[in-house]
Amino acid sequence: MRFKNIFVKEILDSRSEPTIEVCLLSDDDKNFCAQIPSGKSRGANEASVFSPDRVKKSLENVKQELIGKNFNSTEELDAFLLKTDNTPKKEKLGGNFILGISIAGARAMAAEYKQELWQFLRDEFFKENNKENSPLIFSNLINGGAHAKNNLSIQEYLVVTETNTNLKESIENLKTIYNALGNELKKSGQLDELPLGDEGGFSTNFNDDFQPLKILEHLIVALGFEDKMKLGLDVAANNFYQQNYYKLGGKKLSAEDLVKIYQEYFSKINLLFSLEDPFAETDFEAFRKLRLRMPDALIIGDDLTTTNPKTIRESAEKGLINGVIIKPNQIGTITETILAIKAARSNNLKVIISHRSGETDDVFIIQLAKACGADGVKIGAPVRERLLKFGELIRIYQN
Ligand code: 2PG
Ligand code: MG
Repeated sequence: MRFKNIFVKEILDSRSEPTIEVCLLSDDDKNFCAQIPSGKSRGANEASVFSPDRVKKSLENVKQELIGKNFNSTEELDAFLLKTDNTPKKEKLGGNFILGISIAGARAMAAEYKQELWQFLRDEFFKENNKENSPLIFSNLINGGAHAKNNLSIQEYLVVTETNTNLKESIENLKTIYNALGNELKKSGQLDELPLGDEGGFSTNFNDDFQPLKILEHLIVALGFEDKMKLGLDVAANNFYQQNYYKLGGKKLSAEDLVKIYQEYFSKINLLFSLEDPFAETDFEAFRKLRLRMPDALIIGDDLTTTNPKTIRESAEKGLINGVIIKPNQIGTITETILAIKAARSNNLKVIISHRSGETDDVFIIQLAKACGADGVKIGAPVRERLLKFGELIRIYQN
């Protein structure tokens, strides 16, 4: 596969902030593009993000070598990109730019083989995978923390669908819960309109960080969905960690206090089953303690692990987590993202492929989920720009 040209365009993400679209023009004059999302609540070790203007300057550093060069696989293209950048956080070319080339290039190669991208990636990286279950959907219906202007410290209240339900039906059920929740919040707050957070979930004020869980469980039970749905939290605790204490709901808490709060949440909310980033990314001791006290809960790393194969392996070996979030733009190439998935698998971690809070129209993460047979996808509320990911799930899994 050879490319004749490469372009970078500035586009706006779902927060109306500038991001990039990267396009590669193949030798036979076809254009293959990738749009890159952006995170707001980010781990310290994520790959760098360059502004569109800076990416346009980087373009000059890669263009000459890239054009005309032959690539036979995603791995070859990514190896070329890694060699050209050669910095730990992709600070020469920009992590977002490198990922754009990696995805656009994989799309071009898949098209050459007349394959869907997921099939192409599965053939290259996951020959052994024959898992055809549709993934659990982690859908963020109430937004707080860095993604909302309300009084919640916890960032995401997620409704999680069960795998044994048909995918289309699961999505219908999610929409039913979302609408019922909207009506309930309007009624109790005597509001005509509800504010929405970055990922499309509701972002009104609540009595405390526990109340949204109570409301969601009550609704799920009232609608008879208790066998079809569970609940999860992305605490994103980095955002309320201050040196050696946590500031949750106006209170100063030690890690031990927070462990007790999570135990209480789990004892009071039957449907609660997962916690993402329950502590700051440096607080390994607290993660370990929580895993020991709550061995059955799904404890997921995100800012802790930043899709880095080495960090994922180490976090699993230290007993900090039993699930992991995979976000391609935290690491910067498809190959490294897949090495992260493989590191998770070989350490028995559940794999959840995730969107970012600033999203684009690109549905690459759903293709990746199908390629690797992910356990879950995290894709926001079933509204607005997030619907494109739901639509792609139906298109590639339902038939
Ligand atoms: C997270 C993500 C996505 P952001 O913390 O898991 O929900 O948020 O993209 O802002 O990092
Ligand atoms: Mg997270």
